[in-house]
Amino acid sequence: MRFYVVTIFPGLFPGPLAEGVTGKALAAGKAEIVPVNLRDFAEDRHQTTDDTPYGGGPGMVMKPEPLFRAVEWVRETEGSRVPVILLTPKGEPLRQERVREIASGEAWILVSGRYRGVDERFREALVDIELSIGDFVLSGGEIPALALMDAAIRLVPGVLGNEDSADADSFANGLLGAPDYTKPPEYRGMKVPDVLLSGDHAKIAAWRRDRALEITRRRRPDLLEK
Ligand code: 9WO
Repeated sequence: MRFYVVTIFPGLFPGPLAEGVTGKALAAGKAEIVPVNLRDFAEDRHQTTDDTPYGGGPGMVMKPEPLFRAVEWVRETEGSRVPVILLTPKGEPLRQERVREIASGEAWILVSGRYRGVDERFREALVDIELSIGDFVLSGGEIPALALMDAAIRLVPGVLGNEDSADADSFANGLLGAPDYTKPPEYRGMKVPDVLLSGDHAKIAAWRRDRALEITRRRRPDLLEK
């Protein structure tokens, strides 16, 4: 799985993904992150990537020409129609189902905007999927791109060991996860539920399912409807 990340801040990548399980996957070549410096695709002496918005208003807009040229360069390099994902608060809320689809793909182009966002003509002509990682505004799409790649890379076969298998994730079964405990069995008067110490695996599975249903109903009833 290869991610091309179109950004004016290529130095932010791989950033935190160089650590832990994602770092191992990158080092082993199971996943690859290729930062694409948008400035390299600018056409003027000052390598300009933004300009003032038509119609006025605060902030700048990312110019279409460098964005088109960057995506076209990736597609020529790959020799295929690599899909383009734009990270934007206006996008479809990212869910685990979509992460699984991305993890099963060969190559993706992630576009991380800055300023007010990208020229609408780039979005219309070249963007396949617009994704949001939550209802908040950041200073750019780079951190959402890192979050998306982290979620996808850990699903690549062989990246997670058996100890932290993706099958056990919150959302693997569409529910929030049950609470977890480790040793000691009693700490400052707080006890681990007896059932978890019982060794009865069927009973433990039933208890975990009940707790998962309970927390999901309390905190995220919308997940139960899906
Ligand atoms: C900036 C701005 C400045 C002046 C007036 C209006 C403005 N709107 C914005 C704005 O929305 N900037 C975004 C910054 C444009 C797209 C890239 N940026 C971004 C992506 N912020 N937050 C995200 C994001 C992406 C995915 N999921 C959550 C947040």
